[in-house]
Amino acid sequence: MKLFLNATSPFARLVRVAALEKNLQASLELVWCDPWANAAELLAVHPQARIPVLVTEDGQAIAESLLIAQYLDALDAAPSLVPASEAAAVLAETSLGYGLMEAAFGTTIARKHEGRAADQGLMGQRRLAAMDRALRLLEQKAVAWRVPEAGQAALRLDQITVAVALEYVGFRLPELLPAGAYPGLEAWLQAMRQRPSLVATAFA
Ligand SMILES: N[C@@H](CCC(=O)N[C@@H](CS)C(=O)NCC(=O)O)C(=O)O
Repeated sequence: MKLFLNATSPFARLVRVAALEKNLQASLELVWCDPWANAAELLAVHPQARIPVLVTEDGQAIAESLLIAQYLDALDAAPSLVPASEAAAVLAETSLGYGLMEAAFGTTIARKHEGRAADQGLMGQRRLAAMDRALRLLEQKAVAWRVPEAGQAALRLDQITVAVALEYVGFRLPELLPAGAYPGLEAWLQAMRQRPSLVATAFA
């Protein structure tokens, strides 16, 4: 399988972490590319020209990080990224992390092209408010989160998505995560950062 990606995309990192947690890295060829330059090799496989895209062994090109994660999860039953017994809770928390990731990415790109004025528009304000609400809700939830033990079979999709989203906010919008503002999330993320799949995929 081929995974089209770059080193700063939170969506691509989500997929890479999922693949590592599923022990699929040996079957994954990483194709580094620049979607913003309409990389020819990326356009050749998917018209969206966005990363990540996974091209499967039988030549199907799947875009959208969560769809790719779903595909990888289905390749091997165990370990499961979305254990059936807790699917609703896992997907609900995945959606919180994914929303944070999308809003953070949207803010980053809007600032890159329009400067800080982008934050003042309707969409900019909505993104900032959504991130604030998401961080406060995640902070409440983090009180109950257990840090995965080193031997834990695999991270779940919610753990992967929330951790990558927080890492991305810290990477691109660090002012949204001032030290001490979200102590529960901070402690959880600090422990999650030790996970080899997160170490191996750090933003560069
Ligand atoms: N919803 C998509 C988002 C993918 C996305 O926005 N990728 C960015 C890089 S982080 C991209 O390729 N942007 C190029 C563009 O929008 O033209 C997913 O979950 O995979």
